[in-house]
Amino acid sequence: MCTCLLIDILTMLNINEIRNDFPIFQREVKPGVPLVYLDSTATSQKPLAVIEAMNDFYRRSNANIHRGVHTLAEEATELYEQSRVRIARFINASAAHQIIYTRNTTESINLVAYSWGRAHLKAGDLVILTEMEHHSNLVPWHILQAERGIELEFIPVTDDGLLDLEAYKTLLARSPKLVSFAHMSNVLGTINPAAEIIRLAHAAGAVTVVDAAQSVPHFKVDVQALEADFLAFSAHKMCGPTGIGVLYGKTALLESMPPFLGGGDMIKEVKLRSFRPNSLPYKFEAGTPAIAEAVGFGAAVDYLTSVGMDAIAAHEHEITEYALERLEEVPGVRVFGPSAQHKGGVTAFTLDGVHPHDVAQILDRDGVAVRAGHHCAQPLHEKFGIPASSRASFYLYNTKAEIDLLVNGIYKVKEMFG
Ligand code: 7TS
Repeated sequence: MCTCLLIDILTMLNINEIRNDFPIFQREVKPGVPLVYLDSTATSQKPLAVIEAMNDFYRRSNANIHRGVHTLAEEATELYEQSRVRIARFINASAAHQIIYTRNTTESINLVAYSWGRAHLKAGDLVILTEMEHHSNLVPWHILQAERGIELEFIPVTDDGLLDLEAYKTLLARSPKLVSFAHMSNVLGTINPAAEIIRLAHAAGAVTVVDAAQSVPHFKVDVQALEADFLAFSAHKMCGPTGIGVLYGKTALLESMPPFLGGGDMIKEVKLRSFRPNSLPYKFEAGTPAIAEAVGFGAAVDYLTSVGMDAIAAHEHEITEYALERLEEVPGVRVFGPSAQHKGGVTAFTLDGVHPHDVAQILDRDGVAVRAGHHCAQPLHEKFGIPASSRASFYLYNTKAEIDLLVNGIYKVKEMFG
């Protein structure tokens, strides 16, 4: 990668400085081949600040939390809880106890389905999802459908990759109990009008779940402005470690829910034949949690805040606009999803006559990392009549020069396949 000064004029982000924060960009994929990482939708890279925070924790403060009065136990507990406060602030939650640590977005949605769903949904109750959901926001509801006989309906996706809100309004007339949807699609990149979807759901008497796995990492999300009932996201997609995520919930809803997993920490008192659950958020955090990961998560939130979420969103928008422009000029490339105006930094595409896996494999020879497959959104691919796609996705550290390398690589693939 060019070592010249790379400043995003629009956002004034110094991209070289940002890239220097991420040690992985110092490595070559193969000798002489730098890394062009276009797979942040799957997981983001980690800045040194996060790696060091976790390293420091293990070197200096490692102990189990909430269980000891010794210095290290108190220090570890303090660090774990400080991260919760910072994460709450990051999404503008009004209280830290609304931040439930989970393993990831998938577990957060499962927590809602198992705990809230089993307490509130019965045979015939309607749950509305969308056709663009990740499997994480489909399968938990399929399981509940099989177990409880709930009904599922789906907001259709239009040919240009937007949700059909008129069809949604028609579905709402059937008085759904729950509406659960992706804030941003991991395939089409579509940013859905979450505030409007939630407002309409509430007017129809439904509870809402926002799958924010792809939104919280990329632009400012304010749970109070959205009036979201539940909102789920993962640390590993926002410069943080794997193994930790969040379920945000409104206090009254979380209070009304039975525990999800049983064991240590989630109890106030245990007798041989009974228990009393702990207060929020501990009621939902059974067993020894991902402590070092929580510390890393807090550092990730601090890092993103220091760069600025608005600047990150503007930079990604610029890169996405450029990527769409460049990809659309390649004969045989079909790009899925809406125009850049409605889209975050995700671009799924196919190349006529070439399997997406072959595209990804050939790009990898030049160090360009894209993903190929159905990206855990099989029904959406079916809707567009394709079994798989290639997907390039962007984050704060990507550059227009990397988009050029992607497009050059696609021309190479075309040459190889005649
Ligand atoms: N929801 C959306 C919209 C996602 O993009 C993902 C992960 C998940 C939920 C699940 O997140 P997890 O952290 O629990 O795994 N998306 C992808 C992807 O597009 N490629 O790999 C993971």
